[in-house]
Amino acid sequence: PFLENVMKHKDFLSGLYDTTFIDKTPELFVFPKRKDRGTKMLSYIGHTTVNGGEGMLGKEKPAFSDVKIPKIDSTKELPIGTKQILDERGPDGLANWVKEQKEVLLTDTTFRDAHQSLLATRIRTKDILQIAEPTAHLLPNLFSVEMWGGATFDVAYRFLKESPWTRLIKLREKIPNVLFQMLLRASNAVGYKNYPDNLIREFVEKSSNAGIDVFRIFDSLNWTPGMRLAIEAVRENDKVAEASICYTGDILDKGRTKYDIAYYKNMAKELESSGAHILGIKDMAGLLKPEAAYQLVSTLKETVDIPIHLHTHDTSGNGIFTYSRAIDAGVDVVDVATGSLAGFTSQPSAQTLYHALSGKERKPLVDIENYEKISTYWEGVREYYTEFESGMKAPHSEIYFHEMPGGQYSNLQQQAKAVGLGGRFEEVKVMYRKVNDMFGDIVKVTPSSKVIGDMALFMVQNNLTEDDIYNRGETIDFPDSVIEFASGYIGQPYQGFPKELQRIILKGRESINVRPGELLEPVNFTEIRNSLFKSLNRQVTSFDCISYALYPKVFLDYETFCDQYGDVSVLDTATFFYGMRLGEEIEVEIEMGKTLFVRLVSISEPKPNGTRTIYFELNGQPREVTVKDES
Ligand code: 3PY
Ligand code: ZN
Repeated sequence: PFLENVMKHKDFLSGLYDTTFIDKTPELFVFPKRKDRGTKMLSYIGHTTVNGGEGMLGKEKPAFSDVKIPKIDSTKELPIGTKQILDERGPDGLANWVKEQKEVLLTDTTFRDAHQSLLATRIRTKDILQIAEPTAHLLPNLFSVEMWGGATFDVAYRFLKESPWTRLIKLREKIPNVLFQMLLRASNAVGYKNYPDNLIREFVEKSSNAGIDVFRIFDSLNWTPGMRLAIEAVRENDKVAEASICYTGDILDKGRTKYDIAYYKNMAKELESSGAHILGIKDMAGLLKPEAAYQLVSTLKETVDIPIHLHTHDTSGNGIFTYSRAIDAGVDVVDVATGSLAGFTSQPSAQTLYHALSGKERKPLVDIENYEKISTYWEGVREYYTEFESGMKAPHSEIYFHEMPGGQYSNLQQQAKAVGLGGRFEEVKVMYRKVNDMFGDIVKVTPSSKVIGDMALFMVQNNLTEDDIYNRGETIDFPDSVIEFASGYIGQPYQGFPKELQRIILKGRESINVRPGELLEPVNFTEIRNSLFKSLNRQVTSFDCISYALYPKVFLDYETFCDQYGDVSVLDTATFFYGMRLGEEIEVEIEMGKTLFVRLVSISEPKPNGTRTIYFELNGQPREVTVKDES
């Protein structure tokens, strides 16, 4: 309404004033369509009550206790943090500041990798947003908050039915003092394949504008030519390029020479000379053993002049020991998660690390009681997501065998269940390692890890052995991702593809050895904008265009969903996943100051056409919706 008033103002209409800001910010002109939000919301609740949310069919809505949001004094001025250092000194100034710190710095991954790795990335914006302001007040000394990228982008649209851009923008408002960090899969952006160069540039520019400060950039095969464009784009936007080495194998194992310390040293030098402000070591599976961490960090400290940021997963239970040794060797920043969402396939716990470093001079400067309060909040929230837990009950030292990234474990398990292999997950893990070896021992991280996962599932599902692949591979149709990989469309593996297997998979198709971005047609954003404008019948933002270009079907499905059910991100998480119980009453704040009171009165028996009628009270008035019973 405010903008509508501005646009009708005589001074605005006279054209006397500089309105380029408005021209360049189409996002401001997204007005909600007129619609009956109440009915749409009831349809969603009705549908979910009868059929369950994603994967919840037949599950009773459990009784959840209230979560505890730590109290803060919002009127108190927010302590300044690393965001202000970046804004004042620029990325090089920030990197110098990092190097001057005696204490080890922390990145908190709770909003991204922790739940990607423990709960299949399902944590919703509503639950993150509630704790955002307390986080800004209670943990102002963090180096950064990792809150975006990786799988969060795709999962937000696909399963949570919410916009990842909205998450970023809303969180930025609540946390203006700490750097926001994202995981960028270099030329694969936040997807599973290489995209055209102009899409990568546009993505980096718009996510910088919307609030990302630190881009952790990696290539899933450690192929540096695939990373340069993203590094350049981040630098052009005056943001921090944290170019990363993905750690695989074991530098301590002298029998395994493909990825030795010299390999990592060379890569670090290449990344520094490509313009990295920070060097990331991305130990996505948690394979970096304590002594290896000491040797690797010590060597890289001597090799490059930029700060070093270490990321690991605690799957083996060795995470704290690994960090402790890396800290002895001078690592500048490490990634941790809040205790209640830490450990196992997630990052090591912030609080545990703090205590582990008692008596050491590099112990981080965080308020441990505040961390406990934040952790208590997340302990409560985690309950809502029980259905997405992987079921892992103890540390898995088998990780050193299968080498599966933490972020993939719970996802692959879900994928396995979806194709009826839930009970054969052990076999899938063994096959995962076998496929890695068949592919020549490759770096495994999204999307190369997905290729391995797809191939492993495919082989287990079809009862195929390694010999079958070589003996009768000519007659086998391999999964699309495997063909793309063998064609060079996600980059070049170190020391190349195994030739025989590549031939079997490609069956005469061509492969490339240049950067896919050099061959891909640029995205035509004007065309996308026009066509979306027609199909969506609303103003189209740059964010919409990018999302469509990255994930056309996922984005359009999300739009169709919104058309049918409205904005369901306003629902509480229990209702979003499970619907309502008979007689239950909930409140839904659909916008600031506008609350709907919903009571579920009764549900009819199924009719011959397979539908049920759901009787509600909406703000005291009887309402009914018809829902198809899919059971
Ligand atoms: C991702 O790319 O999503 C990852 O978390 C890789 O570790
Ligand atoms: Zn990770």
